[in-house]
Amino acid sequence: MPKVSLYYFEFKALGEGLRMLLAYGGQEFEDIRIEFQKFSDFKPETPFGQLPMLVIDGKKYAQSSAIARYLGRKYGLAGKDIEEDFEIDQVIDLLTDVRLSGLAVIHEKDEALRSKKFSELAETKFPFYLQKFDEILTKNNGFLALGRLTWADFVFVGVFDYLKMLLQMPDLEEKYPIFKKPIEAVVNIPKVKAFIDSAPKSEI
Ligand SMILES: N[C@@H](CCC(=O)N[C@@H](CS)C(=O)NCC(=O)O)C(=O)O
Repeated sequence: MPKVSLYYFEFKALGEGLRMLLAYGGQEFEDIRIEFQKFSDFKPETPFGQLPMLVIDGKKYAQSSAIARYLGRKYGLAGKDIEEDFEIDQVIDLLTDVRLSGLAVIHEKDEALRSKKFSELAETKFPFYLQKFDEILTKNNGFLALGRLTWADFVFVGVFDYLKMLLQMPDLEEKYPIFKKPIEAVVNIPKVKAFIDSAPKSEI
């Protein structure tokens, strides 16, 4: 078996979907969680100065979506043709759009401006995106794409609590109950559940 290590921080966000995919694939891996404050020392060791990073027998893989796509293909969670793969990719890109729009506000240093920008997004972009996800999940029997479990569900579930924090919506799944479907589907897979039960806990 190859030696596999997944490097990320002490939270779920962009790393958890990858950890859960590795667990789903029955792949033993070192789950390395770096303290965010100590990352500058490790930064030069990564391909693009960021985490997550997957290392397989010494070869480094970066970019969370690319890694998730790779693991998804490896473990039978991708599309059966390029059109199906496209359907997965487009919903992942949409998820990235939501995440980055929330992140852009958090990084605004001026507090009054941050609050103004957040209110604008909370009235316009956020509800638009969330409604789209509601429609997508409804159309796909509670999954993100193709009406069945794919690697997109793992990414969505992994980033979900982080998204709730960014959008300042702690009751997100109560407002959009169908969001619970992919969560239930992923976290109850026995190998994934065993991983979650034994892994360090994190709010986001
Ligand atoms: N596009 C990258 C973004 C990765 C990213 O933003 N990583 C953040 C943590 S979530 C990071 O490494 N921050 C530390 C830094 O940039 O110094 C991906 O999807 O992997």
